[in-house]
Amino acid sequence: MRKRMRFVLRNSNIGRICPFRPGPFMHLSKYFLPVLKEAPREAEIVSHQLMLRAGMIRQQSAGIYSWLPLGLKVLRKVEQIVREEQNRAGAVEVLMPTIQSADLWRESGRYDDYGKEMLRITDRHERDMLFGPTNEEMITDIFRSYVRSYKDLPLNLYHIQWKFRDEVRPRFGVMRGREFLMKDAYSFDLDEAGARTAYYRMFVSYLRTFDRLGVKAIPMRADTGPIGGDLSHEFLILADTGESEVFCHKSYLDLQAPDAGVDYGNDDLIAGIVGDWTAAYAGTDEVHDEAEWMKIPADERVNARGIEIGHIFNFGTKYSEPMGAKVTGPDGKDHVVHMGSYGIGPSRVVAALIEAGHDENGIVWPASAAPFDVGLINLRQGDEATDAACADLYSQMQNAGLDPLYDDTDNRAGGKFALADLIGLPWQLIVGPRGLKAGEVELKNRASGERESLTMEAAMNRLTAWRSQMKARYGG
Ligand code: 5CA
Repeated sequence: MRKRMRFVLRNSNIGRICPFRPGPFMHLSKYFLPVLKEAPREAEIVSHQLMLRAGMIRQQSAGIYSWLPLGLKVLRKVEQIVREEQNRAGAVEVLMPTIQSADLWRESGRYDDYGKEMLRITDRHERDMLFGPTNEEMITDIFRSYVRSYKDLPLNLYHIQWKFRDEVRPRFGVMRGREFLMKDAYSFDLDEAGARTAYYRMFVSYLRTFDRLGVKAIPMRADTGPIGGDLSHEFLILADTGESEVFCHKSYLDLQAPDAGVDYGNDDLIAGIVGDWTAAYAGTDEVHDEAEWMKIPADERVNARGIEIGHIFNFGTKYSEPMGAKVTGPDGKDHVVHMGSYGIGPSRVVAALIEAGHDENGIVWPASAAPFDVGLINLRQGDEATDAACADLYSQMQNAGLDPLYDDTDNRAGGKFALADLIGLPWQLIVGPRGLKAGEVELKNRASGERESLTMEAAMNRLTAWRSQMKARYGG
């Protein structure tokens, strides 16, 4: 009984008692961060190696992963940014199940077409079920069950849910998994023009989403594959390990994403932004047009590899027609609705952020997706003054809305530095007895490698100013 009480006390959430402390303490000695000295040999690309080494994921079977605390924290941050930008663009969140009935897919005709990538399951009543690889059919069913009038349009519903595709060659860790997280949004409009506007809104929301995630994602004309339709863009990050070959004009590298205040209600403005982002040539190998490409001066061509992190489709009535999703129009007649679907893979994005941000010592997270803001490094655990200074800085950081990870382990300084570099937190705040005697701590910026000795107060000022800057720039 006594033991149990102690457990409860130690794990009690101080935030509940003290309003100035937002969360439970994140002390490394009590955290679960199973780092590996070396990456297992099967990890071919740097993001997979670093995710395994940093204890972010664990493979459970081919292409299927557990997300460990550090990985999960990043995944949730990515998910949240995606969610906020979907909401901002007017999409409404729902949650559909992972397991679907085959009957819906028979209605659209895709049950047979989808082939071996679909994981088919039979339940105890011998009913054909499947683990959803995407949700066009299910969302169309929801729509047709409730929406009857054009007055309820436009409508865009999205969810963030695990998908399963039995990929022939799952590889590169969560980059091409069999089970993966997807944000998939589905738009419903009265006519083609409305559907195009809905497509443009999602296009712009993707520009904002990836900008907030600190990566340059270039929209490129793309093939539509099993989703279908005639208008489609993939959003790709340029990286040597990308699975697609891409061709684009170099002007894309300098284009700026719209800011948070962009007015999604202004159709002309939104179409104008899409116009700017589609004016120059950009295409994946599947739709590449060599004649168009050759019109670009050689020194303005970018031929590289890319990672597809988002894909948007406009497919008109491909699902609504066979599934009978229609509304009464202003003319009193039935109209089959026009649809589009819009995907982002947050689990793949986590890996892609690492492909785009790492060095020889480990990960370099963009501020918005970093699992913690600051690694607080105690160089002499057990030394009274050092422990006290760390405790003080820790609570100051929490009060300032920063999310610190406190390395309070007995590990040697070298090991602590290597770990902090490996997991890639934007800042390291290094506290040791020698510095404290001189009234100083050291602040290291992970991205630039710059180290500076400062008073505790100055270090805190620097960190809180950084946080305000990030908040102003990206929101959140
Ligand atoms: N229904 C449409 C859009 S909602 C759809 O399924 N599109 S998709 O097939 O292009 O997938 C959308 C996004 O999911 C991709 O851009 C990618 O980011 C992610 N994704 C797709 N397959 C995988 C995979 N095997 N592993 C990890 N992420 C994936």
